[in-house]
Formats: sequence, C-alpha cells, structure tokens
Amino acid sequence: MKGVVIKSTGSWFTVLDENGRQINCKLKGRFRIKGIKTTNPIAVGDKVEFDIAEDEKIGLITKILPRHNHIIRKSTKLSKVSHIIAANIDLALLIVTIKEPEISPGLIDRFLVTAEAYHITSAIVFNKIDIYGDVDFDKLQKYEAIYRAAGYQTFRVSALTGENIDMLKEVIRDKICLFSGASGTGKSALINVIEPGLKLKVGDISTYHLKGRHTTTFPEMHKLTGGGFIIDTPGIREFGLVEFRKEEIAERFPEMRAFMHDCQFNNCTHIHEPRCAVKAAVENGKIAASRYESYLRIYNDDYLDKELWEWE
Ligand SMILES: Nc1nc2c(ncn2[C@@H]2O[C@H](COP(=O)(O)OP(=O)(O)O)[C@@H](O)[C@H]2O)c(=O)[nH]1
Ligand SMILES: [Mg+2]
Ligand SMILES: [Zn+2]
Repeated sequence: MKGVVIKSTGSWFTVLDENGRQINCKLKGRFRIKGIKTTNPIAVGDKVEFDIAEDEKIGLITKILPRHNHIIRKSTKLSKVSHIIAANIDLALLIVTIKEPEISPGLIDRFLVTAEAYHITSAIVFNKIDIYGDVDFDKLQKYEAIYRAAGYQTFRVSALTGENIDMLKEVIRDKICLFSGASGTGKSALINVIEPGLKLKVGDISTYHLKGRHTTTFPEMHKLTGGGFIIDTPGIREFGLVEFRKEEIAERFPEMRAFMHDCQFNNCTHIHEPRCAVKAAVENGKIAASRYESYLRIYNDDYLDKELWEWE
C-alpha cells in the first residue's frame, strides 16, 4: 500500500493512504538514505510503501519513494548530522508584512536563496493589506517590482478581511505547501482562513525561544479540503543552515543567473572583476541594488547567527 507521511514523532509515523485513511506506522528495520547522515530517515511529505495485516492496526513502512527535494536542519553550521524537516515540498510561501512587523528585505533574500538551493519553488505573500496606508502601498509596489523582476510570484492578501484568499487557495491547491515567515506576520491566521477547521492559535508569541536552540521539532502536515497540504511552523530556522560554496551563491539569484554567462571571466565573483555583466546589470537597473547588496552580504556570511535565527 502507498501513502504520504503527515505526522512524525521520529519513531512513529502517521501515513495517509490513497483512500484517505490514517494509519499509524513504524519502520521496518533500519533505514539509511544514501549520502545523507540524518537523525531521522523519514519526514512529513515522504511518500512511502507500507504493509498492514488485515487484523492489525499498525502498519510497517517498507520503502521510501524517491524525493524531489527535502529541507534539513543542522544543530550547527558545521555539523555533519542533519535532521530532515520535510520532504517533497511543491511550494514555499514566505509570509511578510510591510508593517506590524516591518518587512526585512535581507531576510526575504536569504529565504529565497535558501529555497533555490533546495530546489523549492517559492513565492512571497504580503499579508495585512487591510492596515496599509498610502506610504505602505508605495513600499509594497517597490517590493513587488523587485521580486517580480527577479522571477518570483507575489500576492497581496488579508487574513482579516479575506481579500484575495481565494486566489491564494488556488495557488496552493493540490500542492505540499510550506508556510514560513517571521513571527507575527499572520501565518496561523492565514492557514485558519484557508482551512477554518484547523483552528490554529493566532497571536501567540512563538514558543520557540522557550524550547531552546537545538530542540528537535516535528512539523505536522495539514490536509486541505480543497486538495493538498500545508506544512505548519517551519520558520526560517527550520529552513536549515545551508552551506553555500561561495561560487554557487550567485546562481541562487535567478536574475544574476541570467546575466553571469556574459561576464568576462567564467569564475567571476561579480564583485571586483572588470567586464562583469552582473555589475553592469546592477548599474543600469536591470538587477535591483537591494538584491545585489544581499548577494554581497550572503557572500561575506554577514547573515549567519544574526537576526536570521531570531525568526520563529
Ligand atoms: N490587521 C490584520 N491583522 C492580522 C492579519 N493576519 C494576522 N493578523 C494579526 O497578526 C497577529 C499575528 O498573527 P499570527 O497568525 O499569530 O502570526 P504568526 O506568528 O505568523 O502565526 C495576530 O494578532 C493576528 O490577529 C491581517 O491580515 N490583518
Ligand atoms: Mg503562528
Ligand atoms: Zn560577473
């Protein structure tokens, strides 16, 4: 039998089968996944095969089907062992707000770059448009222009008034969708308007800080009535400390990727080299200055262990 893992405690797994039944499963024997040293072999989003005897209530997972991506967390940047947070994510939505709390462009870029490294499609959702004034909408337009030019979809929504929620539902339909973003941006409120039956707590201060830095958490996947799943809780922290080789960072900026082949040197870092097509694109406005600045900051490792990890 086949199914998808919707909940994991590390040793027990809730598997949703093709008929919509939920079965508690254990692993048959020990699993090892080639090339990954991990504390847990299976995570939410994993597609598995399992056996269950007719008179039994507990299933045995016999096989993990190939993943098209997965996100991990490491206890430290240099740690060799990682913890798999979720697998087979079709879309990562970054929830941001122009105000309450104020948007952080650096964090947006770091998130998008990480999603690129994981080969996960991502998009930006601007929530709380019900409280924006003229100045906020001006800012919003600037952000939309920057990220659309870079190749990302953006959405304007309000969990409070329900504006554009139907559009958002359409976007996430039939997908495994991850909701991420800083505390207070309205992730729980949005998930509740998308799927009212879930009744997630809204307005709660993140309990993350109380749990401490290296606590292992197992996110849950919520099935949507309209088809698809939402993975709740992964803050940017759960997105993992991806180790970038410096020379690959530029490739994680789609708009830089589009120009870098025209640089004079094929090992161009786009920082100090002559005849750099990326720098030329920044100078003539084809690449946003803020995106290029984020590139430099990530290149110089400026984000690590700073505000980034203060996200949920
Ligand atoms: N005005 C307004 N407030 C919102 C909206 N969405 C969420 N909030 C409020 O923002 C606060 C944080 O929401 P919550 O969903 O807990 O954020 P989370 O930390 O990202 O899960 C709560 O007080 C919500 O009522 C919105 O669209 N408009
Ligand atoms: Mg929340
Ligand atoms: Zn260059």
